[in-house]
Amino acid sequence: MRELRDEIAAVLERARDRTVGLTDSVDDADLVAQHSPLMSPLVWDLAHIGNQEELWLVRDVGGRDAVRSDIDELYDAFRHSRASRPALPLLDPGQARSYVSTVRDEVLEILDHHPLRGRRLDEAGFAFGMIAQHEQQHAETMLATHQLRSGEPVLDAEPAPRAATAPTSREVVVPAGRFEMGTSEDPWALDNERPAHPVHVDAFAIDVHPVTNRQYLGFVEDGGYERPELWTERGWRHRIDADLQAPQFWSRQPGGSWWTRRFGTALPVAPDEPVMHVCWFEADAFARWAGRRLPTEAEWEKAARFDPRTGRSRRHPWGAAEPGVDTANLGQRHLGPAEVGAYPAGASALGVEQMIGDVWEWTSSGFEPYPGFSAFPYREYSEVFFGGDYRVLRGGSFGTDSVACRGTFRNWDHPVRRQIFAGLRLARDLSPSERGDLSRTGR
Ligand code: AVJ
Ligand code: FE
Repeated sequence: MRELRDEIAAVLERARDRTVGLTDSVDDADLVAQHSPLMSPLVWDLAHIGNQEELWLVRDVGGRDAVRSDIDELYDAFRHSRASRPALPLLDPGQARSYVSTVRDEVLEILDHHPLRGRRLDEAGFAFGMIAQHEQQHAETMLATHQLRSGEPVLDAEPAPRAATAPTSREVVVPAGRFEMGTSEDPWALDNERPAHPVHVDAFAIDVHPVTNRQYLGFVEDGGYERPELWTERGWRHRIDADLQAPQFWSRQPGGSWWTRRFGTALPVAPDEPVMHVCWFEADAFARWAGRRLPTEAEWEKAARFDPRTGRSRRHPWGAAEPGVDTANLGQRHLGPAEVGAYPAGASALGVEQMIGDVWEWTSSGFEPYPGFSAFPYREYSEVFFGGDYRVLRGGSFGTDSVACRGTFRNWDHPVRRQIFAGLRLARDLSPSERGDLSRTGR
């Protein structure tokens, strides 16, 4: 099983390169500082990445002695809120760096002696893949911390691709019927994505592209933030309490134009890019203003994965192939979302584009287990969050690595959160006459 061993080593190394890039690009004072009460100091994420890797791979999978048994409590995300983490006696930047590399050296030895075969997830190397995904999830969180820090830009990347032709707003109709949601086969799928199960979805329409800044500006300029009737009751209370007036990081310039700030650089709001840094309450109010709604999680997944020709669900919208530079904006290859229309090769079988990458998309659904769910390997990854005050986000962002993203991947966050790289896509029910047309044509 040489190939799988090398694949696992490569995803672990890719994650570590990214972690190093995000933590070596700022000085020590910046690493230990708290850039927002919503975020941990970067040095906490760094050592937490190592601690999780030690707990799951060195101790559990490898059966080895602890590297540092004295720090588990400090890096237990359930013990300390993000806001309280800077006051803890954390490893300093030098200690944290040497800790994560000691852990990694042990893990690579353990990997060399792991069977990597057999049907059971623990035998097949799942825990290694899960740790690579965990590190990449924290890398995305650290990227959000970078967005919140002030000071000179320290990150660099190629500009995101432009659309070849001016995008038009279009929607596609997803026919009524059952599709297979979730997966029992995907080797890297986390417990909350399992098992595969049939779900009936009524016919609905969904936009080909995520909502753009241009569309969202229509809501802002039409007084969307001043009209309580567009918001849920709780959303309006939050709109007032948090004084929401526009997406986070936007500011209106004296001449009336809108600018934003991205990783320390000021730039005009790009009309054809997906809107980003809106919370669920804003996404929901925008959709109501537009006379539309957010898709449910099942609708989103059917639009992304269902292939009407085979009746089966694909791993990614475009098929089974790994994400590539022409199919999805992932992995911090660019420091922002691409214009809508920039990834025609990433379209789903139903013709829906940019579902993977660019921006996470809020759905109307709460975070719940699929029928037949079983926690693996720990209750703490997903199960303890079911039924809480969370909304599901789908599809990943420009800051999500491909190892931690696929058509079945489920993310969740509180409906007030907007420091994450999240936008939305619009859906709607079909009118009775549209439904009639569908049944007459037998689709
Ligand atoms: C799945 C993104 C909500 O960051 O809280 C990281 C992922 N779980 N460490 C989070 C996670 C444990 C999780 N999200
Ligand atoms: Fe974590």
